[in-house]
Amino acid sequence: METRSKSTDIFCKVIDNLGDIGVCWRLARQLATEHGLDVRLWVDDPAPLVAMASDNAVDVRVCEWSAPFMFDAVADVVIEAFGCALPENYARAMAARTVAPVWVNLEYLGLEDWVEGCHGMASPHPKLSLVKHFFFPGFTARTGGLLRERDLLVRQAGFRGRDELLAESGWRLAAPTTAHESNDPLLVSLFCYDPAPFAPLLAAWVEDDAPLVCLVPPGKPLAVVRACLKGNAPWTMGNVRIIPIPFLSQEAYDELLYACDLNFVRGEDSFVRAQWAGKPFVWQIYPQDKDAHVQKLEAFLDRYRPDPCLARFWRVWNAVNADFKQDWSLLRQALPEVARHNALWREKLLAQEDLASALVNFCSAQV
Ligand code: TRH
Repeated sequence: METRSKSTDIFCKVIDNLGDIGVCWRLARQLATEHGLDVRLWVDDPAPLVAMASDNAVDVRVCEWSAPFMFDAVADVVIEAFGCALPENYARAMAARTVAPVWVNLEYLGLEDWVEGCHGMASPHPKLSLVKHFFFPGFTARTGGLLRERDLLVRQAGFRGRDELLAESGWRLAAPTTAHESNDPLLVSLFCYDPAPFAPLLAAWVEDDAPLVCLVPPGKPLAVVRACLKGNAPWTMGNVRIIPIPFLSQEAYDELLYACDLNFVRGEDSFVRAQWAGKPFVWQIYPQDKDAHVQKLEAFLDRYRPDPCLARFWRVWNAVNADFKQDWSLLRQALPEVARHNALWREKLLAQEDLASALVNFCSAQV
């Protein structure tokens, strides 16, 4: 469908962590590069973008959202990310336009069945002559879909491979040196919140005694690891080696997910990227009040239907009092089967319309 709305403002507040800005940046980039829209990204804290956004050539204007809010004109399409509440003077200017802009609230990733009923719903502004529409990312055709670049498959096919990535990285990836010297270590990436039950996981890894290298990004993941380990990094315990790595650009992080045998991911965006990577992954869901996240986790497991030992492992990883006992060795043995399942799951998701296209079509239909 042809896009009639050309200018787009995306509003983002960095509440905590990196998911809000991570999702908004990916969306902004796609709307600009794939749909030819004139995109401004208004963000209250642009700092995380410095490391995350490697692609300077992308034609997105990143603007600081500060108070008082200063702007020249309202856009044709206004995307309010995650209910961040538009600046009041901007909302008034939207209502003052002869033709009101299309106003969309980009919601958090929807996992439960009720999301289909709410996707696209309209909500009139209580005071102004404006209507906001709720747009839910999700896993079914009746939701807004998932962020997926047009060239995702091409990029994946062109991935230079694990050995080259590791050789270029400069990470001191000396393989564990004891009994299993000749084996390639299992390569794991660990992106998690604190708290995460890393201590029992590490104990299970060490007990398993198979070569394993775990790459840990800075921030919360490294804090979790440091809380369990003394001395300076990198750490070696028997056949297990734990290596801190720098924060990567989104594109480089995608490549890390392709390179690893198992990815621990969290929140929303890394969770979706792990699914595009098609490799085995373990998800730590963003914890919510009254354990609302537990229901969401189960809703996703219901759709995804993984090997039972992976489902069990996910539940343990998201539990407060985790104890992995046999779970790690069972999962390790099941990894080839999990990889096969994930390849099929990915095929299924690839059949869905991508979120940016769905959003553009949705907005065109409102004009
Ligand atoms: O940081 P998160 O926990 O974000 C969360 C969730 O989105 C959650 O639902 C939301 O409520 C909360 O934020 C406010 O995890 P997420 O969603 O995976 O976002 C991380 C982003 O960081 C993602 O875009 C990938 C990116 N990233 C890099 O670019 N480089 C890196 O090295 C790493 C580890 C991550």
